[in-house]
Amino acid sequence: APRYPRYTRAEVAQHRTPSERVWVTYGTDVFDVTEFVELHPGGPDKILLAAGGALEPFWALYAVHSQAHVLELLRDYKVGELSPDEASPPPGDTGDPFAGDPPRHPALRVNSLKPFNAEPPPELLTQSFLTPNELFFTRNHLPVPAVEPGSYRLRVEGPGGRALSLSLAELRQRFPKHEVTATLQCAGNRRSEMSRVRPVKGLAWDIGAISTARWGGARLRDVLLAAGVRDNTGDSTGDDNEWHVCFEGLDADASGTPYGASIPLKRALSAEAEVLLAYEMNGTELPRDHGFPVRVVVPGVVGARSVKWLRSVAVSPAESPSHWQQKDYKGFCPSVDWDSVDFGAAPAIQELPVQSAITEPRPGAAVAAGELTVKGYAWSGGGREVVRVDVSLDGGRTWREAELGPRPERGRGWAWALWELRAPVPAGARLDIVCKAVDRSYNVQPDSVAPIWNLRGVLSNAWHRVPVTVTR
Ligand code: MTE
Ligand code: MO
Repeated sequence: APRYPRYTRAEVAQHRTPSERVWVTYGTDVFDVTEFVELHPGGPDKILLAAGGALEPFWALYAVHSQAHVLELLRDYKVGELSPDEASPPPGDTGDPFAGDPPRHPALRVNSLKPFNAEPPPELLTQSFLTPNELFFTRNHLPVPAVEPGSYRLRVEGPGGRALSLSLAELRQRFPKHEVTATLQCAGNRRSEMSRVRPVKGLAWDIGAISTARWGGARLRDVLLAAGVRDNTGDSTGDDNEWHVCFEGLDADASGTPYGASIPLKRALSAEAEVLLAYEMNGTELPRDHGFPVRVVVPGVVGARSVKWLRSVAVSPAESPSHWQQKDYKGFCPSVDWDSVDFGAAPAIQELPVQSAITEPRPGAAVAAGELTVKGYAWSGGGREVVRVDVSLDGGRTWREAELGPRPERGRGWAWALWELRAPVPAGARLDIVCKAVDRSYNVQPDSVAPIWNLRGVLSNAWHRVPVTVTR
């Protein structure tokens, strides 16, 4: 057998672009795939996401790769092998509260490592209707708790001191499993566009703080009824409309304060609202980053209320006292600053407004003359299904209607629509691609960011604009 030179992972990581050569690893083999990049059937942009690192995490996402001929093809590009001491990852340092966080997919764009906050690259976000679990955006405020599923108990407190303590097995067996395909979006999605108007406080999310999964679990309604909560919500003389259901996570800060949030009791008890205590995500148990073993999923509502690593559920006459319910995730007038802000005066964000964004092409890209394909997503809160997406190539002067992709659960408006527009583009043109969505209530997106600017950078849903040039 031929002897190959040995490389470290750090050396491989230096080869990420065609000008530095594109290297990847598979097992302990090192390949120079520079010449293959343009030939990649999935497109050069997709294979470049793996440049400088291992192929396995990417191949695991897309089943087309698990074929013998793909490995065969790769063999021609082998240039080396990993050094023997590169086999195992370095040991984690102790004393770091984040040392127990789980491993993550290398394609994620990391906005903050500790706590971990990351979004999928736009080109992968709209590759599939259901976001693969490994690519689903992650929004953690605190370290990921390590939960032992055998000893896990969910505490459910009804009114009048009645309480339930449910093991994972009891949650699965006592309540029928209900499944919902729902999009989760962080209130801060597209915040970076808002900071370009004026700086805001918060993580600089691009367009990827949104993802879609098929969630499975017990209905929160069923669990609350089992805990003795009475369903008075249809009764206009009852005062249950003003009550709330408060959630607490098992993740806590250095002082022991857990993450928490609440939703109105009326939504929690509504069969149509389909609020879940989810233990499954796309057919597998919840990944640690997404709330293992149990999380709340509130369809149509801002991600912040879908509490992960759920420790307790409590019915209460008041909203959650948590910082994240009271002092964050609220919208304000553009003139409000950190000296004048009164968090008590604004309602907590629940249902989100209509949203859309372009995932392909990317801003500043040079696209080929001929037929251009524009791709993106569109979604609205409250179950208000998207009915139309308009796309302009000239900054909003003229418009065409995009084609909406198939939606598996039409009529239950919890999930996004993926959309596409094909249009001929002339060589040398400068395009200002714009998209805007319309929901079932004919809500539309604002045309610019400045009038919806707010100090926390939430609810950023202006028309998405992507300037590109067409090559000659
Ligand atoms: N739940 C707990 N326990 N801790 C958290 O930090 N983040 C919230 C919510 N639930 C959070 C949480 C926020 S702000 C969002 S947007 C969603 O989880 C993100 O869910 P994901 O990480 O599964 O995408
Ligand atoms: Mo969020």
